[in-house]
Amino acid sequence: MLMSPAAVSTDLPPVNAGLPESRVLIIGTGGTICMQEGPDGLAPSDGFLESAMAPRTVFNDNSEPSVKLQARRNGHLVQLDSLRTPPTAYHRHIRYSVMEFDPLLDSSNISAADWASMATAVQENYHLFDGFVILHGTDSLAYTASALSFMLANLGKPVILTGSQAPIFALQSDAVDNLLGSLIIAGTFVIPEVCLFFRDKLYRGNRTTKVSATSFEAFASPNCEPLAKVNGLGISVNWPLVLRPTTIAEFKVFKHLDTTHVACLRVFPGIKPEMVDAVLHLPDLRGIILETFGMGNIPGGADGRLPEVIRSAVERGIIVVNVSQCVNGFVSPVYAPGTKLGRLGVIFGLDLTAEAALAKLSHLIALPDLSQKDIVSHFSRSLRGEMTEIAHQSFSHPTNPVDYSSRLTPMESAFTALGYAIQNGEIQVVKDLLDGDGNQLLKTADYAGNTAVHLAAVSGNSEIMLELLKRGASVHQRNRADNSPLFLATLSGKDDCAKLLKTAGAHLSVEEIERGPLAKYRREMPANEREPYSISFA
Ligand code: ASN
Repeated sequence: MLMSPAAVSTDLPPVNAGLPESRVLIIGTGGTICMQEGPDGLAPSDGFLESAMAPRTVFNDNSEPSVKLQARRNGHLVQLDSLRTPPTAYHRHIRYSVMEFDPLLDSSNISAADWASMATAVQENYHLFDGFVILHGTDSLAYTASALSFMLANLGKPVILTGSQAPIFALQSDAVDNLLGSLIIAGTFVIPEVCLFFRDKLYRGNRTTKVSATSFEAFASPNCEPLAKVNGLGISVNWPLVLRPTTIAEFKVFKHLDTTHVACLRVFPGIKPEMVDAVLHLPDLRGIILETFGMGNIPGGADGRLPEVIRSAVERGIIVVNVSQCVNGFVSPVYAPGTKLGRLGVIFGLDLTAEAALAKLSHLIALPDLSQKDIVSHFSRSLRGEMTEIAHQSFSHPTNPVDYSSRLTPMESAFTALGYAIQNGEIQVVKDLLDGDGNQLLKTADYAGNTAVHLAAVSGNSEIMLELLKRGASVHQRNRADNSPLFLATLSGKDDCAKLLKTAGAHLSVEEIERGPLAKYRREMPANEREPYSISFA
Protein backbone atom coordinates (compact mmCIF):
# COMPACT_ATOMS: atom_id res chain seq x y z
CA MET A 1 0.00 0.00 0.00
CA LEU A 2 1.30 3.47 -0.84
CA MET A 3 1.32 6.28 1.65
CA SER A 4 0.64 9.95 1.30
CA PRO A 5 1.85 12.63 3.64
CA ALA A 6 -0.71 12.60 6.41
CA ALA A 7 -1.59 16.29 6.19
CA VAL A 8 -2.91 16.04 2.63
CA SER A 9 -6.65 15.49 2.64
CA THR A 10 -8.02 14.41 -0.71
CA ASP A 11 -10.55 11.86 0.44
CA LEU A 12 -13.90 13.50 -0.23
CA PRO A 13 -16.89 11.19 -0.40
CA PRO A 14 -17.99 9.94 -3.83
CA VAL A 15 -21.26 11.19 -5.33
CA ASN A 16 -23.03 7.88 -5.72
CA ALA A 17 -23.61 5.58 -2.86
CA GLY A 18 -22.28 2.20 -3.91
CA LEU A 19 -19.68 1.70 -6.54
CA PRO A 20 -18.62 4.62 -8.71
CA GLU A 21 -19.69 4.84 -12.34
CA SER A 22 -17.57 5.87 -15.29
CA ARG A 23 -19.22 7.33 -18.33
CA VAL A 24 -18.38 6.15 -21.80
CA LEU A 25 -19.85 7.36 -25.08
CA ILE A 26 -20.10 4.71 -27.78
CA ILE A 27 -20.03 6.27 -31.24
CA GLY A 28 -21.52 3.83 -33.77
CA THR A 29 -20.30 4.35 -37.32
CA GLY A 30 -21.37 0.96 -38.69
CA GLY A 31 -19.40 -2.10 -39.73
CA THR A 32 -20.14 -5.80 -39.47
CA ILE A 33 -20.51 -5.58 -35.68
CA CYS A 34 -23.96 -4.01 -36.10
CA MET A 35 -24.97 -5.76 -39.32
CA GLN A 36 -28.07 -7.88 -39.77
CA GLU A 37 -29.11 -10.09 -42.65
CA GLY A 38 -31.37 -8.24 -45.09
CA PRO A 39 -32.75 -8.98 -48.56
CA ASP A 40 -29.44 -7.95 -50.18
CA GLY A 41 -27.15 -9.57 -47.62
CA LEU A 42 -25.55 -8.09 -44.50
CA ALA A 43 -26.22 -4.39 -43.88
CA PRO A 44 -25.68 -2.13 -40.84
CA SER A 45 -28.73 -1.78 -38.58
CA ASP A 46 -29.42 0.98 -36.07
CA GLY A 47 -30.73 0.83 -32.48
CA PHE A 48 -27.58 -0.95 -31.22
CA LEU A 49 -28.17 -0.05 -27.55
CA GLU A 50 -31.63 -1.64 -27.49
CA SER A 51 -31.14 -4.53 -29.88
CA ALA A 52 -27.57 -5.64 -29.14
CA MET A 53 -26.62 -4.41 -25.68
CA ALA A 54 -29.78 -4.23 -23.54
CA PRO A 55 -30.58 -7.97 -23.86
CA ARG A 56 -27.08 -9.04 -22.72
CA THR A 57 -26.37 -9.18 -18.99
CA VAL A 58 -22.68 -8.32 -19.48
CA PHE A 59 -23.78 -4.95 -20.84
CA ASN A 60 -26.85 -4.37 -18.71
CA ASP A 61 -27.28 -4.83 -14.96
CA ASN A 62 -30.94 -3.78 -15.33
CA SER A 63 -30.60 -0.96 -12.83
CA GLU A 64 -32.29 2.42 -13.20
CA PRO A 65 -33.25 1.80 -16.83
CA SER A 66 -34.49 5.35 -17.29
CA VAL A 67 -31.21 7.19 -16.63
CA LYS A 68 -30.52 9.59 -19.48
CA LEU A 69 -27.06 10.94 -20.22
CA GLN A 70 -26.52 14.42 -21.49
CA ALA A 71 -24.54 14.55 -24.72
CA ARG A 72 -23.92 16.92 -27.59
CA ARG A 73 -24.74 16.28 -31.20
CA ASN A 74 -24.16 18.81 -33.99
CA GLY A 75 -24.02 21.63 -31.45
CA HIS A 76 -27.21 20.67 -29.60
CA LEU A 77 -27.62 19.18 -26.16
CA VAL A 78 -29.41 15.84 -26.35
CA GLN A 79 -30.52 13.31 -23.75
CA LEU A 80 -29.45 9.78 -24.59
CA ASP A 81 -30.74 6.53 -23.11
CA SER A 82 -28.08 4.81 -21.09
CA LEU A 83 -27.29 1.40 -19.63
CA ARG A 84 -24.61 0.29 -17.26
CA THR A 85 -22.52 -2.81 -16.87
CA PRO A 86 -22.51 -4.96 -13.76
CA PRO A 87 -19.53 -4.11 -11.48
CA THR A 88 -16.23 -4.69 -13.25
CA ALA A 89 -13.20 -6.32 -11.66
CA TYR A 90 -12.12 -2.73 -10.96
CA HIS A 91 -15.07 -2.07 -8.66
CA ARG A 92 -16.98 0.33 -10.82
CA HIS A 93 -19.85 0.27 -13.25
CA ILE A 94 -19.47 1.57 -16.75
CA ARG A 95 -22.49 3.65 -17.74
CA TYR A 96 -22.74 4.27 -21.44
CA SER A 97 -24.88 5.63 -24.23
CA VAL A 98 -24.72 5.04 -27.96
CA MET A 99 -24.69 7.79 -30.58
CA GLU A 100 -25.07 6.45 -34.09
CA PHE A 101 -24.08 7.74 -37.50
CA ASP A 102 -26.91 8.30 -39.93
CA PRO A 103 -26.51 6.49 -42.26
CA LEU A 104 -24.41 3.72 -40.74
CA LEU A 105 -21.51 2.75 -42.97
CA ASP A 106 -19.66 -0.24 -44.20
CA SER A 107 -16.14 0.93 -43.43
CA SER A 108 -15.01 0.55 -47.03
CA ASN A 109 -17.05 3.75 -47.60
CA ILE A 110 -15.39 5.78 -44.83
CA SER A 111 -13.98 9.11 -45.95
CA ALA A 112 -12.12 12.05 -44.43
CA ALA A 113 -15.51 13.72 -43.85
CA ASP A 114 -16.52 10.77 -41.66
CA TRP A 115 -13.26 11.05 -39.72
CA ALA A 116 -14.16 14.70 -39.12
CA SER A 117 -17.60 13.60 -37.81
CA MET A 118 -15.99 11.11 -35.42
CA ALA A 119 -13.49 13.72 -34.19
CA THR A 120 -16.33 16.22 -33.76
CA ALA A 121 -18.38 13.73 -31.72
CA VAL A 122 -15.42 13.20 -29.39
CA GLN A 123 -14.75 16.94 -29.17
CA GLU A 124 -18.36 17.89 -28.45
CA ASN A 125 -18.64 15.29 -25.71
CA TYR A 126 -15.11 15.45 -24.36
CA HIS A 127 -16.13 17.07 -21.08
CA LEU A 128 -19.17 14.89 -20.57
CA PHE A 129 -17.59 11.42 -20.74
CA ASP A 130 -14.54 9.68 -19.31
CA GLY A 131 -13.76 7.77 -22.46
CA PHE A 132 -14.96 6.96 -25.96
CA VAL A 133 -15.51 3.74 -27.89
CA ILE A 134 -15.95 3.98 -31.65
CA LEU A 135 -17.68 1.06 -33.37
CA HIS A 136 -16.30 0.73 -36.87
CA GLY A 137 -16.00 -1.81 -39.66
CA THR A 138 -12.71 -3.65 -39.76
CA ASP A 139 -11.82 -3.02 -43.41
CA SER A 140 -10.57 0.54 -43.02
CA LEU A 141 -10.25 0.51 -39.23
CA ALA A 142 -6.46 0.87 -39.21
CA TYR A 143 -6.75 3.91 -41.50
CA THR A 144 -9.32 5.54 -39.24
CA ALA A 145 -7.28 4.77 -36.14
CA SER A 146 -4.24 6.39 -37.74
CA ALA A 147 -6.21 9.38 -38.99
CA LEU A 148 -7.86 10.09 -35.64
CA SER A 149 -4.55 9.83 -33.83
CA PHE A 150 -3.30 12.85 -35.79
CA MET A 151 -6.61 14.71 -35.64
CA LEU A 152 -6.92 14.54 -31.85
CA ALA A 153 -4.09 16.56 -30.31
CA ASN A 154 -3.26 16.76 -26.58
CA LEU A 155 -5.74 13.96 -25.97
CA GLY A 156 -6.23 13.25 -22.29
CA LYS A 157 -8.82 10.45 -22.45
CA PRO A 158 -9.05 7.06 -24.11
CA VAL A 159 -10.56 6.83 -27.59
CA ILE A 160 -10.87 3.14 -28.46
CA LEU A 161 -11.87 1.87 -31.88
CA THR A 162 -13.27 -1.60 -32.22
CA GLY A 163 -15.44 -3.75 -34.44
CA SER A 164 -15.81 -7.42 -35.20
CA GLN A 165 -15.43 -9.99 -37.93
CA ALA A 166 -18.92 -11.40 -37.32
CA PRO A 167 -22.11 -9.50 -36.38
CA ILE A 168 -22.99 -9.30 -32.70
CA PHE A 169 -26.26 -11.08 -33.61
CA ALA A 170 -24.43 -14.13 -35.01
CA LEU A 171 -24.22 -17.33 -32.98
CA GLN A 172 -20.42 -17.34 -33.10
CA SER A 173 -19.00 -13.87 -32.95
CA ASP A 174 -16.07 -11.91 -31.63
CA ALA A 175 -18.29 -8.84 -31.14
CA VAL A 176 -19.20 -9.16 -27.44
CA ASP A 177 -15.61 -9.71 -26.32
CA ASN A 178 -14.27 -6.85 -28.44
CA LEU A 179 -16.95 -4.42 -27.28
CA LEU A 180 -16.84 -5.40 -23.63
CA GLY A 181 -13.04 -5.18 -23.48
CA SER A 182 -13.12 -1.75 -25.13
CA LEU A 183 -15.86 -0.50 -22.81
CA ILE A 184 -14.12 -1.63 -19.64
CA ILE A 185 -10.75 -0.21 -20.66
CA ALA A 186 -12.27 3.12 -21.78
CA GLY A 187 -14.10 3.42 -18.46
CA THR A 188 -11.28 2.27 -16.21
CA PHE A 189 -7.88 3.37 -17.43
CA VAL A 190 -6.73 6.83 -18.41
CA ILE A 191 -4.87 5.74 -21.53
CA PRO A 192 -4.86 9.03 -23.43
CA GLU A 193 -4.37 7.66 -26.91
CA VAL A 194 -6.37 6.68 -29.96
CA CYS A 195 -6.33 2.90 -29.62
CA LEU A 196 -7.68 -0.14 -31.39
CA PHE A 197 -8.98 -3.05 -29.32
CA PHE A 198 -9.35 -6.45 -30.92
CA ARG A 199 -9.10 -10.03 -29.71
CA ASP A 200 -7.97 -9.23 -26.15
CA LYS A 201 -5.34 -6.69 -27.14
CA LEU A 202 -5.30 -2.92 -26.97
CA TYR A 203 -3.02 -1.48 -29.63
CA ARG A 204 -1.83 2.03 -30.33
CA GLY A 205 -4.16 2.77 -33.25
CA ASN A 206 -1.59 4.25 -35.61
CA ARG A 207 0.59 1.14 -35.32
CA THR A 208 -2.06 -1.29 -36.50
CA THR A 209 -2.75 -3.03 -39.75
CA LYS A 210 -5.46 -5.50 -40.75
CA VAL A 211 -3.78 -8.85 -41.24
CA SER A 212 -6.71 -11.22 -41.69
CA ALA A 213 -9.92 -10.94 -43.68
CA THR A 214 -11.57 -13.77 -41.75
CA SER A 215 -9.80 -14.65 -38.50
CA PHE A 216 -10.91 -13.16 -35.20
CA GLU A 217 -7.24 -12.22 -34.76
CA ALA A 218 -7.70 -9.62 -37.48
CA PHE A 219 -5.19 -6.94 -36.45
CA ALA A 220 -1.52 -6.76 -35.66
CA SER A 221 0.84 -4.07 -34.48
CA PRO A 222 4.09 -5.43 -35.82
CA ASN A 223 6.42 -2.71 -34.57
CA CYS A 224 4.89 -1.79 -31.24
CA GLU A 225 3.85 -3.99 -28.32
CA PRO A 226 0.19 -3.84 -27.25
CA LEU A 227 -0.59 -1.07 -24.75
CA ALA A 228 -2.73 -3.48 -22.74
CA LYS A 229 -3.84 -7.10 -22.73
CA VAL A 230 -6.88 -8.81 -21.28
CA ASN A 231 -5.60 -11.84 -19.46
CA GLY A 232 -7.81 -14.05 -17.39
CA LEU A 233 -9.80 -11.89 -15.05
CA GLY A 234 -7.78 -8.73 -15.35
CA ILE A 235 -6.30 -6.27 -17.77
CA SER A 236 -2.60 -5.57 -17.69
CA VAL A 237 -1.58 -2.16 -18.98
CA ASN A 238 1.94 -1.64 -20.26
CA TRP A 239 2.16 1.81 -18.66
CA PRO A 240 5.73 2.69 -19.71
CA LEU A 241 4.55 2.45 -23.32
CA VAL A 242 1.48 4.66 -22.88
CA LEU A 243 2.04 8.17 -24.25
CA ARG A 244 0.87 11.21 -22.39
CA PRO A 245 0.79 14.76 -23.68
CA THR A 246 3.75 16.70 -22.35
CA THR A 247 2.70 20.07 -23.68
CA ILE A 248 0.61 22.25 -21.43
CA ALA A 249 -2.24 22.65 -23.81
CA GLU A 250 -5.90 21.81 -24.04
CA PHE A 251 -7.37 19.03 -26.13
CA LYS A 252 -7.57 20.25 -29.71
CA VAL A 253 -9.02 18.78 -32.87
CA PHE A 254 -7.67 19.13 -36.41
CA LYS A 255 -10.82 18.38 -38.36
CA HIS A 256 -9.48 18.44 -41.86
CA LEU A 257 -7.36 15.69 -43.36
CA ASP A 258 -6.51 16.07 -47.05
CA THR A 259 -6.79 12.65 -48.68
CA THR A 260 -7.43 14.08 -52.13
CA HIS A 261 -3.88 15.17 -52.96
CA VAL A 262 -2.00 12.07 -51.83
CA ALA A 263 -1.34 8.69 -53.41
CA CYS A 264 0.03 5.34 -52.36
CA LEU A 265 2.09 3.18 -54.72
CA ARG A 266 3.57 -0.27 -54.20
CA VAL A 267 6.69 -0.97 -56.23
CA PHE A 268 7.18 -4.42 -57.75
CA PRO A 269 9.89 -6.14 -59.76
CA GLY A 270 9.77 -4.76 -63.29
CA ILE A 271 7.62 -1.70 -62.48
CA LYS A 272 7.82 0.76 -65.36
CA PRO A 273 9.35 4.16 -64.48
CA GLU A 274 6.74 5.73 -66.83
CA MET A 275 3.94 4.38 -64.65
CA VAL A 276 5.45 5.89 -61.51
CA ASP A 277 6.11 9.11 -63.41
CA ALA A 278 2.46 9.25 -64.53
CA VAL A 279 1.27 8.99 -60.91
CA LEU A 280 3.82 11.58 -59.81
CA HIS A 281 2.45 13.95 -62.47
CA LEU A 282 -1.19 13.67 -61.33
CA PRO A 283 -2.64 17.17 -61.20
CA ASP A 284 -2.45 18.72 -57.71
CA LEU A 285 -0.57 15.76 -56.23
CA ARG A 286 1.25 16.92 -53.10
CA GLY A 287 2.68 13.73 -51.73
CA ILE A 288 3.04 10.01 -52.23
CA ILE A 289 3.66 6.99 -50.03
CA LEU A 290 6.02 4.64 -51.80
CA GLU A 291 5.84 1.07 -50.52
CA THR A 292 9.30 -0.28 -51.20
CA PHE A 293 11.19 -3.55 -50.75
CA GLY A 294 12.76 -4.57 -47.44
CA MET A 295 14.63 -1.74 -45.79
CA GLY A 296 13.53 0.79 -48.40
CA ASN A 297 14.81 -0.35 -51.78
CA ILE A 298 13.37 0.22 -55.24
CA PRO A 299 14.42 -1.39 -58.50
CA GLY A 300 17.40 0.68 -59.64
CA GLY A 301 17.42 -0.72 -63.17
CA ALA A 302 20.43 -0.59 -65.44
CA ASP A 303 19.55 2.89 -66.65
CA GLY A 304 18.59 4.26 -63.20
CA ARG A 305 15.41 5.83 -64.62
CA LEU A 306 13.15 5.11 -61.66
CA PRO A 307 15.38 6.92 -59.14
CA GLU A 308 15.56 9.79 -61.63
CA VAL A 309 11.76 9.99 -61.88
CA ILE A 310 11.59 10.20 -58.09
CA ARG A 311 14.33 12.80 -57.84
CA SER A 312 12.56 15.02 -60.32
CA ALA A 313 9.27 14.72 -58.38
CA VAL A 314 11.00 15.74 -55.15
CA GLU A 315 12.50 18.71 -56.99
CA ARG A 316 9.01 19.73 -58.15
CA GLY A 317 7.98 19.90 -54.48
CA ILE A 318 6.25 16.51 -54.17
CA ILE A 319 6.73 14.85 -50.81
CA VAL A 320 7.83 11.26 -51.25
CA VAL A 321 7.66 8.98 -48.22
CA ASN A 322 9.40 5.64 -48.23
CA VAL A 323 7.79 2.84 -46.18
CA SER A 324 8.48 -0.87 -46.31
CA GLN A 325 6.27 -3.55 -47.80
CA CYS A 326 7.44 -5.77 -44.95
CA VAL A 327 5.12 -5.73 -41.98
CA ASN A 328 7.97 -5.74 -39.51
CA GLY A 329 11.22 -3.75 -39.37
CA PHE A 330 12.04 -0.31 -40.74
CA VAL A 331 13.35 1.51 -43.78
CA SER A 332 16.71 3.14 -43.51
CA PRO A 333 18.48 5.71 -45.65
CA VAL A 334 21.76 4.02 -44.75
CA TYR A 335 20.88 0.79 -46.48
CA ALA A 336 19.52 1.25 -49.97
CA PRO A 337 22.06 -0.47 -52.19
CA GLY A 338 22.02 0.35 -55.85
CA THR A 339 18.94 2.52 -55.59
CA LYS A 340 20.32 5.63 -53.88
CA LEU A 341 16.86 6.54 -52.58
CA GLY A 342 18.54 7.90 -49.47
CA ARG A 343 20.08 10.71 -51.48
CA LEU A 344 17.05 11.71 -53.50
CA GLY A 345 15.36 13.82 -50.83
CA VAL A 346 12.88 11.06 -49.96
CA ILE A 347 11.54 10.90 -46.40
CA PHE A 348 12.39 7.65 -44.68
CA GLY A 349 9.30 6.51 -42.80
CA LEU A 350 11.26 4.22 -40.44
CA ASP A 351 8.72 1.69 -39.11
CA LEU A 352 5.54 3.55 -40.09
CA THR A 353 2.72 1.44 -41.47
CA ALA A 354 1.46 2.53 -44.87
CA GLU A 355 -1.85 3.45 -43.18
CA ALA A 356 -0.14 5.71 -40.65
CA ALA A 357 2.14 7.23 -43.30
CA LEU A 358 -0.87 8.11 -45.46
CA ALA A 359 -2.76 9.61 -42.52
CA LYS A 360 0.28 11.58 -41.35
CA LEU A 361 0.87 12.98 -44.82
CA SER A 362 -2.84 13.85 -45.20
CA HIS A 363 -2.71 15.60 -41.82
CA LEU A 364 0.46 17.59 -42.49
CA ILE A 365 -0.50 18.81 -45.97
CA ALA A 366 -3.83 20.00 -44.58
CA LEU A 367 -2.17 22.22 -41.97
CA PRO A 368 -2.14 25.84 -43.09
CA ASP A 369 1.11 27.64 -43.80
CA LEU A 370 3.49 24.67 -43.77
CA SER A 371 6.22 24.77 -46.38
CA GLN A 372 7.51 21.59 -47.98
CA LYS A 373 10.56 21.87 -45.71
CA ASP A 374 8.31 22.18 -42.61
CA ILE A 375 6.32 19.12 -43.67
CA VAL A 376 9.49 17.09 -44.16
CA SER A 377 10.76 18.13 -40.76
CA HIS A 378 7.44 17.33 -39.02
CA PHE A 379 7.28 14.04 -40.84
CA SER A 380 10.65 12.99 -39.56
CA ARG A 381 9.48 13.26 -35.96
CA SER A 382 7.10 10.95 -34.19
CA LEU A 383 4.00 13.06 -33.52
CA ARG A 384 1.73 10.50 -31.83
CA GLY A 385 3.99 7.52 -31.22
CA GLU A 386 3.37 6.35 -34.79
CA MET A 387 7.00 5.49 -35.44
CA THR A 388 10.05 4.51 -33.48
CA GLU A 389 12.47 7.38 -33.60
CA ILE A 390 16.09 6.42 -33.61
CA ALA A 391 16.77 7.57 -30.09
CA HIS A 392 20.02 8.36 -28.37
CA GLN A 393 18.87 7.77 -24.86
CA SER A 394 20.99 7.54 -21.79
CA PHE A 395 19.55 4.97 -19.50
CA SER A 396 19.32 5.72 -15.83
CA HIS A 397 18.55 3.12 -13.26
CA PRO A 398 15.71 3.60 -10.82
CA THR A 399 17.04 4.90 -7.58
CA ASN A 400 15.67 4.75 -4.12
CA PRO A 401 16.54 8.17 -2.82
CA VAL A 402 14.94 7.81 0.57
CA ASP A 403 16.07 4.97 2.71
CA TYR A 404 12.89 3.58 4.19
CA SER A 405 13.55 0.51 6.19
CA SER A 406 9.87 -0.42 6.10
CA ARG A 407 8.25 -3.04 3.90
CA LEU A 408 7.59 -0.56 1.12
CA THR A 409 8.84 -1.42 -2.35
CA PRO A 410 11.35 1.01 -3.89
CA MET A 411 8.51 2.49 -5.97
CA GLU A 412 6.30 2.98 -2.90
CA SER A 413 9.15 4.59 -0.98
CA ALA A 414 9.92 6.88 -3.87
CA PHE A 415 6.26 7.87 -4.21
CA THR A 416 6.04 8.65 -0.52
CA ALA A 417 9.17 10.78 -0.82
CA LEU A 418 7.61 12.50 -3.83
CA GLY A 419 4.48 13.23 -1.81
CA TYR A 420 6.52 14.89 0.93
CA ALA A 421 8.56 16.88 -1.59
CA ILE A 422 5.33 18.10 -3.22
CA GLN A 423 3.83 19.02 0.12
CA ASN A 424 6.98 20.89 1.16
CA GLY A 425 7.34 22.68 -2.18
CA GLU A 426 10.77 21.15 -2.85
CA ILE A 427 10.87 21.44 -6.62
CA GLN A 428 14.44 20.17 -7.00
CA VAL A 429 13.66 17.02 -5.00
CA VAL A 430 10.59 16.46 -7.16
CA LYS A 431 12.73 16.76 -10.31
CA ASP A 432 15.43 14.45 -8.95
CA LEU A 433 12.91 11.80 -7.97
CA LEU A 434 11.21 11.90 -11.35
CA ASP A 435 14.53 11.93 -13.23
CA GLY A 436 15.63 8.94 -11.18
CA ASP A 437 12.88 6.68 -12.46
CA GLY A 438 12.17 8.06 -15.91
CA ASN A 439 8.85 9.61 -14.76
CA GLN A 440 7.32 6.24 -13.84
CA LEU A 441 6.23 7.75 -10.52
CA LEU A 442 3.72 9.86 -12.43
CA LYS A 443 1.76 6.70 -13.20
CA THR A 444 1.69 5.66 -9.55
CA ALA A 445 -0.90 6.47 -6.93
CA ASP A 446 -1.12 6.17 -3.17
CA TYR A 447 -3.51 3.99 -1.17
CA ALA A 448 -6.34 6.49 -1.83
CA GLY A 449 -5.69 6.61 -5.54
CA ASN A 450 -4.04 10.03 -5.40
CA THR A 451 -1.47 10.69 -8.07
CA ALA A 452 1.31 13.25 -7.77
CA VAL A 453 -1.04 15.70 -9.54
CA HIS A 454 -3.72 15.26 -6.85
CA LEU A 455 -1.13 15.94 -4.18
CA ALA A 456 0.18 19.00 -6.00
CA ALA A 457 -3.38 20.27 -6.54
CA VAL A 458 -3.97 20.29 -2.81
CA SER A 459 -0.57 21.64 -1.78
CA GLY A 460 -0.91 24.40 -4.37
CA ASN A 461 2.67 24.90 -5.60
CA SER A 462 2.21 25.87 -9.23
CA GLU A 463 5.88 25.46 -10.12
CA ILE A 464 5.68 21.82 -9.08
CA MET A 465 2.36 21.38 -10.86
CA LEU A 466 3.89 22.76 -14.06
CA GLU A 467 6.82 20.36 -13.74
CA LEU A 468 4.48 17.36 -13.36
CA LEU A 469 2.37 18.41 -16.35
CA LYS A 470 5.38 19.06 -18.55
CA ARG A 471 6.50 15.53 -17.83
CA GLY A 472 3.20 14.10 -19.05
CA ALA A 473 1.21 13.56 -15.85
CA SER A 474 -2.50 12.99 -16.48
CA VAL A 475 -4.95 15.69 -15.43
CA HIS A 476 -7.91 13.32 -15.81
CA GLN A 477 -6.98 10.54 -13.39
CA ARG A 478 -9.47 10.34 -10.51
CA ASN A 479 -8.71 9.08 -7.03
CA ARG A 480 -10.65 6.36 -5.24
CA ALA A 481 -13.22 8.90 -4.07
CA ASP A 482 -13.70 9.80 -7.74
CA ASN A 483 -12.17 13.27 -7.38
CA SER A 484 -10.14 14.86 -10.13
CA PRO A 485 -7.11 17.05 -9.36
CA LEU A 486 -9.00 20.12 -10.64
CA PHE A 487 -11.87 19.48 -8.25
CA LEU A 488 -9.44 19.26 -5.31
CA ALA A 489 -7.51 22.37 -6.37
CA THR A 490 -10.75 24.30 -6.73
CA LEU A 491 -12.15 23.16 -3.45
CA SER A 492 -8.96 23.94 -1.56
CA GLY A 493 -8.71 27.38 -3.17
CA LYS A 494 -5.45 26.67 -5.01
CA ASP A 495 -6.35 28.94 -7.91
CA ASP A 496 -2.96 28.98 -9.64
CA CYS A 497 -2.89 25.20 -9.78
CA ALA A 498 -6.51 25.08 -10.91
CA LYS A 499 -5.71 27.53 -13.70
CA LEU A 500 -2.71 25.48 -14.81
CA LEU A 501 -4.73 22.29 -14.76
CA LYS A 502 -7.38 23.88 -16.94
CA THR A 503 -4.78 25.15 -19.38
CA ALA A 504 -3.59 21.56 -19.63
CA GLY A 505 -7.12 20.41 -20.54
CA ALA A 506 -8.57 19.52 -17.14
CA HIS A 507 -12.28 19.99 -16.54
CA LEU A 508 -14.79 19.05 -13.91
CA SER A 509 -16.97 16.02 -14.47
CA VAL A 510 -20.75 16.39 -14.47
CA GLU A 511 -20.89 14.86 -10.95
CA GLU A 512 -18.18 17.18 -9.66
CA ILE A 513 -20.10 20.18 -10.94
CA GLU A 514 -23.21 18.87 -9.20
CA ARG A 515 -21.46 18.64 -5.83
CA GLY A 516 -19.04 21.58 -6.19
CA PRO A 517 -19.29 24.98 -4.51
CA LEU A 518 -21.40 26.38 -7.34
CA ALA A 519 -23.87 23.50 -7.36
CA LYS A 520 -26.54 25.31 -5.37
CA TYR A 521 -26.34 28.37 -7.62
CA ARG A 522 -26.49 26.15 -10.69
CA ARG A 523 -29.46 24.17 -9.44
CA GLU A 524 -31.36 27.42 -9.13
CA MET A 525 -30.69 28.30 -12.75
CA PRO A 526 -33.36 27.46 -15.35
CA ALA A 527 -32.43 24.09 -16.88
CA ASN A 528 -31.99 25.49 -20.37
CA GLU A 529 -29.37 27.97 -19.15
CA ARG A 530 -27.16 25.34 -17.58
CA GLU A 531 -24.11 24.74 -19.65
CA PRO A 532 -22.35 21.76 -18.13
CA TYR A 533 -18.85 22.34 -19.32
CA SER A 534 -18.58 26.08 -19.39
CA ILE A 535 -18.98 26.29 -15.64
CA SER A 536 -15.70 27.25 -14.06
CA PHE A 537 -14.78 27.66 -10.46
CA ALA A 538 -11.74 29.82 -10.92
N1 ASN B 1 -16.96 -4.80 -44.53
C1 ASN B 1 -16.98 -4.69 -43.09
C2 ASN B 1 -16.60 -3.26 -42.75
O1 ASN B 1 -15.45 -2.94 -42.77
C3 ASN B 1 -16.02 -5.70 -42.49
C4 ASN B 1 -16.13 -5.81 -40.98
O2 ASN B 1 -16.51 -4.92 -40.27
N2 ASN B 1 -15.72 -6.95 -40.44
O3 ASN B 1 -17.47 -2.45 -42.51
